[in-house]
Amino acid sequence: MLQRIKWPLFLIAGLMFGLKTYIVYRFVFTISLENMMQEIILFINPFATALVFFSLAVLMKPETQKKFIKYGALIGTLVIYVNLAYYRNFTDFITLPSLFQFKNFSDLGSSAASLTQLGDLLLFLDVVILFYLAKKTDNRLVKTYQRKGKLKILALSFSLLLTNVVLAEIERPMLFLRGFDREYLVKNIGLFNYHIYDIVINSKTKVQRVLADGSELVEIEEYVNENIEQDTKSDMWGIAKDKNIIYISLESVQSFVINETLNGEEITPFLNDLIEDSYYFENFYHQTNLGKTSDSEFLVETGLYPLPNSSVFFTHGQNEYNAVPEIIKENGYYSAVFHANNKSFWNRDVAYESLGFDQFFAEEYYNVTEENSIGWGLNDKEFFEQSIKYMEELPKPFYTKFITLTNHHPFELDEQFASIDQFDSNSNTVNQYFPTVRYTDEAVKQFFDLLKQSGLYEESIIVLYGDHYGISEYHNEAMGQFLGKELTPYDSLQLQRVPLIIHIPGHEDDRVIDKISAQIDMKPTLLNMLGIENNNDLTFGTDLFAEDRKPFISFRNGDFVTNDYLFTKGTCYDRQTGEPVDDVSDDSEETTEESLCAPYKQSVLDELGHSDDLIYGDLLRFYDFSKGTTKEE
Ligand code: GP9
Ligand code: MN
Repeated sequence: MLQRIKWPLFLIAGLMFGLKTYIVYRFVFTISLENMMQEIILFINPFATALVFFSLAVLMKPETQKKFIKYGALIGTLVIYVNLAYYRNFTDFITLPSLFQFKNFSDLGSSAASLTQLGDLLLFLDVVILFYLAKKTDNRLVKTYQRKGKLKILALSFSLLLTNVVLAEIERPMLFLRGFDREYLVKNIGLFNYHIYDIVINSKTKVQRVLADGSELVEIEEYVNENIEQDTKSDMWGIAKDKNIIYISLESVQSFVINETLNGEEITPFLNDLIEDSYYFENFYHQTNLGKTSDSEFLVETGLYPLPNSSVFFTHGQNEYNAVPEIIKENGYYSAVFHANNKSFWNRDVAYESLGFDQFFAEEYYNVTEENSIGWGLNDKEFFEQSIKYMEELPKPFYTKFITLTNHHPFELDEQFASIDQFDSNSNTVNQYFPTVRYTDEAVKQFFDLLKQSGLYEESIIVLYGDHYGISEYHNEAMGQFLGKELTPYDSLQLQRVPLIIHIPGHEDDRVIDKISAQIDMKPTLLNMLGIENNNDLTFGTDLFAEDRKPFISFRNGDFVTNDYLFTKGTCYDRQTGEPVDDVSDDSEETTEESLCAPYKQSVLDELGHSDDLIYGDLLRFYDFSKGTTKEE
């Protein structure tokens, strides 16, 4: 039968290889598909990629075509096969750096037998057929193509791939900038394009790293010494010494819901009560960028800014950092993160290791079913409930972080789980936000009860913070309706405030603090509360309880807030009134805007630039934190 085939060899190869890859994606890797669009992309991608690759053969002479197609299919299949073996062991896809981690591959080697399944041989079926066809059909299936023919074939196959990329970008906007998750990448652009993407990103990072030699540190050190106060001690110094630390990252919770009602119902009754008995920072801003939750984690653990054009966990997750888990390990702390999502989301599994976390309780530690899931995965109530048993077993004192998930865009919550009404506006996102925020509030309340029951509560300090906004500026009209005013850029920046609540059981002197503060300050604040000296750090935050603090909060795009002013979208606002600072009176040449906001502009840009330089060059590897100097060669 094979003898009768007349189609060009590159087309046969492309179709067979495409079909095979589709079957592997769909039925062998456990890739989750959430909607029809994802199904379509997953179907188009293998064929598009295979056809683009094999159609390159038309540029070659017939004999070379055969070799290219045969060996191309063989190598491609080996790539799939190695990924499959790796996936069976790690439920993840290979990354360039992981190829150089021999630990991973020796693990693989030792379990090679169990990883190889008889069915795997079927993977090579099309390769065998191609070898056969190339040999037995003489040159019937290959020919020399004319210029026009070549162009037509290549244009067709590339446009198929372009369709794939466009659909992927629609399904996951900014996929290429943000990376998100290896599973997302594979399901949207396929395994092979993912490998190319990974190689490009990692090579760029490697080059920047190789070119850096540590001499850049001098200027950064100078900046930090001059501008970031590190060694004064507030009256909170050592208050958390040897206590367990429990961080709760509140997904998408913004400050505007705190102490606020909807149709007469409190939105966050538990958090409102908790604030009465805690330190509450009401002017605390998130500073995240493309990496969303992971950016907030990066800020909190390292005291550095996330990157301007990528998710730093994804592109620089393997750098050396002097992160909180590493520092407190030296003081006897054990660190763990709890988050019931795919462990490779935001490259967390890799980044956490660099940050020095001892344990990551990701999705595989939880019993996740359709019934106990909402939106993105395990609901927050179940999440805390299932976490407590792991928590009780942790060595003490511990430093833990719980990342909630239910209040995630698009804030979908079945009515049976909703305790308060939706808002009523033309934006579903805004409308649905309130019941999901309330759900998380209830989950946190239950968590506190569990902590009390287990006896962990009294010996712990609990820090709750919002990771980033949940409602983007796109919904300003509906937000304006809720807040009862038309929103200006000033209001949009003020909406970037997220709650920060520091709860110290048994501690009396609790209050609402209105000074400007941000996620970058959390590292020095915690270390000071723990009574850990960290005076030589190269970070940009200052202790929130210290009197002498840097006079501005920077955002990733160069906007900033000072005690008196707020600068956004090129306009300087009075922070108290929200009014733009007017151009001055007639007799002065200078505008007040220039005289009032301008002095901070350069400092903000300098600070962001220094932080970026530290990350791009992986400069902290050259720094000796015990001495506060560059390491000797
Ligand atoms: C995913 C969770 C949510 O694991 O952290 O991510 P986000 O989109 O908020 O960054
Ligand atoms: Mn988040």
